[in-house]
Amino acid sequence: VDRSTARLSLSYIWVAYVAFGLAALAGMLQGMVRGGLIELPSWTNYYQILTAHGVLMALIFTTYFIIGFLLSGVARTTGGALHAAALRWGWAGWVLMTVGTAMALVTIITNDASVLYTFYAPLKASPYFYIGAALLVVGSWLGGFAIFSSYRKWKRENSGKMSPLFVFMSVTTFLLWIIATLPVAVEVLFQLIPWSFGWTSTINIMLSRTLFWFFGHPLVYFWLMPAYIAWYVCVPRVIGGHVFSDSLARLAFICLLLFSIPVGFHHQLMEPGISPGWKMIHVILTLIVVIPSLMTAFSMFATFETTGRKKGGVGLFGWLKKMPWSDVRFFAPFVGMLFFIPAGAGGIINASNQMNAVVHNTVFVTGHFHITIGAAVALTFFGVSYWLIPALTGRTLTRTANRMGMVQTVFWAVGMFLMSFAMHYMGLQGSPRRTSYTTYMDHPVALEWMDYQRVMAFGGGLLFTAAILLLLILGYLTFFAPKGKTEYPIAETETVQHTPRILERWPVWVGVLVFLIVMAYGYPILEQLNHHPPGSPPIRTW
Ligand code: HAS
Repeated sequence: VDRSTARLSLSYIWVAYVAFGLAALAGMLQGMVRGGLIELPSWTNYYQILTAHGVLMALIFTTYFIIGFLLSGVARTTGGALHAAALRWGWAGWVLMTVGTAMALVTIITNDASVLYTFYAPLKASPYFYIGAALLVVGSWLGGFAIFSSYRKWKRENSGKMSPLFVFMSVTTFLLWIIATLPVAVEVLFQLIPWSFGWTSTINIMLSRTLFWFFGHPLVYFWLMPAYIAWYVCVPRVIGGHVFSDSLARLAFICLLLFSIPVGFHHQLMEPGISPGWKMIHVILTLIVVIPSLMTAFSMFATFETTGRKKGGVGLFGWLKKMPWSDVRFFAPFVGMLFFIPAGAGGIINASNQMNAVVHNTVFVTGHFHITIGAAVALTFFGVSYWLIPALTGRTLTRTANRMGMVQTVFWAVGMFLMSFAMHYMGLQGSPRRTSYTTYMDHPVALEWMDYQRVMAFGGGLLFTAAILLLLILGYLTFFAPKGKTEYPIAETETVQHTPRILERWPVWVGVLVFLIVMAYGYPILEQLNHHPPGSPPIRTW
């Protein structure tokens, strides 16, 4: 891509990695506190560090990386450069997001916002934390407008044609993001900020949590979809293959757009203020949103197998041997895919009402999200960074950097495996999430968890080592690696495929989505507004 686009993308990606480094440090510290290995100095506390870790890792690292990656890919697949208007949107978004991030961070550092990354009321933060979060969200919309504006320009110049797959997927991702962030914007602007300034004295807790999860579940697909873009479009090229099916890939993304929003009650299954009937509808829709991930698994297997067989792989699994195992651009995302298999199973466990009663608010859930976002998605983002950064800086991924990247992937994978295994196991024994070191007055059950807490802390140590190694390699690729050309891998289908045009009729899909949202949320929210003023008892209607 051209220099202006590269500069913009790199600015997003480097803020992402600075946040990632700080978050990794906070993560390691909190693991050691929980394991009883260290005590924090009196000027800080576990919940402050946990908030820093969650906000920096889950909200800042991901959002910046995603925008930086998608902007570069959209430029690469629409002629190599973002046009002037898109660049302006992109920079305006970066400035707004960075101001918002700085505001939120200052309030976390001063211990005025130790409310964790979900900022549930009645935990109250400084109003400037919420204002910072709002600026972050609005800034990210501007990043999305840069993508929409490039898409519109491409469509105008290529009327009647289907957009490139990368662009289509980026547009879907940002449609999802903008629609999903509206409810949390309402929560922040109309509930949390007035309450935190003291303009209102109470807050409707049920409503605030519902608005949060209205956003909170699609948030996880906003993290996942860019990783899927890399799996569908970039990884096939890295292994010397093709996109298996253009229509299947687009259909999977449309399904993610439709079904990832009206499912938020699966995070609230244990809450009394929502009637069981509505919870069931959200659970059914949750099980439907699993399908596009199964389609993705099918598609990846198909790509690997057809490519492996073309390279001479024979027998039932001979094609696997033909994969480029020593190429970190393939290896890191592949290890991420492996993690996603148990991660998906864990998600289905979480979503099932009775089993949710066992695992809700235990570290099982923490284990689940460390192997989804922390392994499947993060390893894919690392794998992408190994080629994206040199492609943007005009440098090369040297053999040594590639080898170090492989080592880094192994460290991350082993650390994540140990930590998340311990979390899943302890969660099933009932160990709660989000608690500082405690033996519950030396209760025998809690004492039994301690060995696993230490495994968790050891895993956290490996993860921190891997994080430092990653930052060193990425620093090298940005500033010191030899100048040269690195490929931006974009795969195509092998032959011309007929993709149904309906897949790109946005008014149809947005219409269906609005219908599903109104169906799933309209009545429950009305119910909460009418019958749940603060302090009212739980209700049980239909
Ligand atoms: Fe989740 C809680 C349900 C996916 C993240 N989730 C969370 C939280 C986070 C999170 C952060 O229903 C905690 C929120 C908090 O702080 O309270 N989740 C699901 C379900 C899925 C799911 C059903 N989650 C994700 C993804 C995330 C993520 C993705 C981040 C990126 N989750 C829940 C529920 C809760 C929850 C409940 C609330 C729990 C509670 O009580 O609080 C599904 O979308 C998963 C579908 C995935 C699959 C896997 C497909 C496998 C693939 C890999 C193929 C491998 C290949 C390589 C090709 C079905 C695509 C193989 C090669 C070989 C050679 C073998």
